[in-house]
Amino acid sequence: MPKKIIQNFNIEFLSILDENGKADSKLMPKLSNNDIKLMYELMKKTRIFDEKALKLQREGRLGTYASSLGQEAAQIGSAYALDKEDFIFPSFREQGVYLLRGMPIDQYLAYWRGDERGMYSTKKVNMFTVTIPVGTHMLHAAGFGWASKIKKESRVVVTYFGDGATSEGDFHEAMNFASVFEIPLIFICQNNQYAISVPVSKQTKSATIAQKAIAYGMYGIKVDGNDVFAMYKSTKEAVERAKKGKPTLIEAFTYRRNDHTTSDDAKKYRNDKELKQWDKKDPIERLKKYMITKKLWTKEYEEELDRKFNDEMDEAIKKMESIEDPKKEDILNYVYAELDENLKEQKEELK
Ligand SMILES: Cc1ncc(C[n+]2csc(CCOP(=O)(O)OP(=O)(O)O)c2C)c(N)n1
Repeated sequence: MPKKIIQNFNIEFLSILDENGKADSKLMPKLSNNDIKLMYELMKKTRIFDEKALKLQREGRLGTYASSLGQEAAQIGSAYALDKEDFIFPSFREQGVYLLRGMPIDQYLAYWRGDERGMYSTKKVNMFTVTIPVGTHMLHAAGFGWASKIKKESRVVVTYFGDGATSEGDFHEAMNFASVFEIPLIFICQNNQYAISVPVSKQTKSATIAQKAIAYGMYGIKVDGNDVFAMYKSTKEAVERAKKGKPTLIEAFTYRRNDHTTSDDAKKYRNDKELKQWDKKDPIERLKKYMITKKLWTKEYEEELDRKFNDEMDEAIKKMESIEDPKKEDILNYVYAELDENLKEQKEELK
């Protein structure tokens, strides 16, 4: 007897704004000119933040830092579709999301300088702290979203993570949990095609990351992650789904144009040709081209933004560097209720 097909599935790919800045009018989401300019400005601000942070690290004024170069549309387009009350669990590369939410820049920089107090302000912007352990925060997001649902809050929860994180058990547990318990959660995988030196082809045999949603009975979509309109639209739709208790997995297909972190050298494992191809797909340039055709961009506007964001950064850096250093003995505080003799001795030494 021939075998019967009992399940079929398709994975959609959403792209609205092409590399020449031309938008598909049939797919274009509803956005005012003001919204479009704001998105552009936030992407620029993220880029300027990133450039400054890298320089600070090179000068020994920040610790190890993870660049967001090339991923601005994936971050700004998606976060722009959320309400202030929605809660976000980021990984470690989401500068754009923190900036959009209004996280104080000096505080965010302080964190990257190694001062955990910099993360205290995240509560005010309805975000969780930067999470360095790969993938653990997806479960926190599922738990938070479930609690939020039980408390009958109307907020949606969003978690950002990389392609490498999809190989962690945490990803699969969080996906299953979210689907089974009908949690208002959106999973945003920034598939930047590398987990340090491991290319996505070695990470998974799935043709897309998006299709992993199917196994958990949820909707998954692959989106052009360098297209801010596509990211906005797919997230907006995911918010509506989440509110009905249906989580979504969005695969934002993008590229990490910088080293993994300032402790890495990507030249050792990828070639210039590939990098150049992705330079051409720059998300900011793409939106700029669109804005030029709509007469929303001028040279003076661009210069004004550069000036404004550079000044804002310089001001924040000054503020960050004037923060009093944390007490050395704090390393040993708050971990154990009582310190054993060994740790007590170490604490005295630190003092
Ligand atoms: C649990 C855990 N394992 C390993 C590491 C070391 N590590 C840091 S980032 C990273 C790769 C993450 O890749 P991906 O999830 O694709 O995110 P991306 O860095 O590309 O944004 C690894 C293996 C870690 N921080 N945590």
